[in-house]
Amino acid sequence: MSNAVRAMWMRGGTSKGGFFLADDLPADIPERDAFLLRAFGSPDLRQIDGMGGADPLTSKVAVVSSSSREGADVDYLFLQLFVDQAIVSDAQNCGNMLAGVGPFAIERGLVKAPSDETSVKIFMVNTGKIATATVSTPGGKVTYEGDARIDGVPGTAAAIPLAFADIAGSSCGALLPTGNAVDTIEGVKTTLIDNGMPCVVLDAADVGITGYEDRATLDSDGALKARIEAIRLKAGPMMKLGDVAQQSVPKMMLVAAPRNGGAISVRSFIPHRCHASVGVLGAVSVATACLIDGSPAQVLAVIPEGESKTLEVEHPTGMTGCVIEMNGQGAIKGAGMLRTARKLFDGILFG
Ligand code: NQM
Repeated sequence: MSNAVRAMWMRGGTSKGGFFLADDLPADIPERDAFLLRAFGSPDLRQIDGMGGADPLTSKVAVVSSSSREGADVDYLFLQLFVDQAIVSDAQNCGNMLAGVGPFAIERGLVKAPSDETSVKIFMVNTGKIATATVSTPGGKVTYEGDARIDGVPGTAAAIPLAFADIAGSSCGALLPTGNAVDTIEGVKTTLIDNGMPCVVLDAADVGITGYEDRATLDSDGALKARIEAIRLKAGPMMKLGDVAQQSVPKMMLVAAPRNGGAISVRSFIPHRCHASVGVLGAVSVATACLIDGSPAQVLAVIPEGESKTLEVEHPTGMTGCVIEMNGQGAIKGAGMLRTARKLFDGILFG
């Protein structure tokens, strides 16, 4: 195989990684994965021989192609590379990398940009759902510059609003895959939920932390990590995900009462390291748990009024606002979030 592949490196939301046209990567999946592992430098805690940033949040891949599906412009397959293991997983989606997909598709000519704003309909291959991204395209060209600010990223950039419809149960088949608002696992009350991302939501205090610790403190707490991994391994099959020992889902969401005017505070494990902020669909799933009667999140949350609610999810580096749309019966119709992205590099990647 060729070990030289065209790639664009982008920050998408609070993540960073490689964006590829599907046709530019090897079609054979083991060959593709071997290339990506070499190119990112995995497995190695420092990823010194590759492009990964020694962090799951910077070991991400978006594979993009024109879509033949009705209602979609492009297909987006997300791949998570593990840092310290030779694993490339398509078991999860990523809403942060999603923010880069619209600009990338326009830059590569998959989508035309006839006006100052271009709406890109993205079929998310990992979950079979569609998201709509609105990209700023003055004069028909993508601009990354603008006034939008997202916590976890310095400075400002062009806003990329993301809208999701019908994402409940996208990986687990139902919003509450066990049919219960609360399941007790290893003696801890949890809500097992999937509103775009399979998550185990639990009260941080129930596993012996405040839920306001910083990322480094939580990452160095081996006893905590072992405890939540034991819960996660049991939650996986209950959530219809099978054996999740080698999977990056479900995410572990340790919640606490908000402290900064938001709706809920979270420390998320994705799943073995603490997130520096919070994932997009992870935040949407936690915000949704805040609306489920009896959930450990609902007990702690401060919920705004109205059928369309913006729930600010507090995290280690600020807050992420999730818009949750409900119908008159209280069922969840859709969700949205503001993100930004930036093109960092366009060239040839060697695996
Ligand atoms: O939940 C990290 C990220 C993510 C996922 C992770 C994400 C999402 O911040 O939609 O964006 O949970 O592995 O990129």
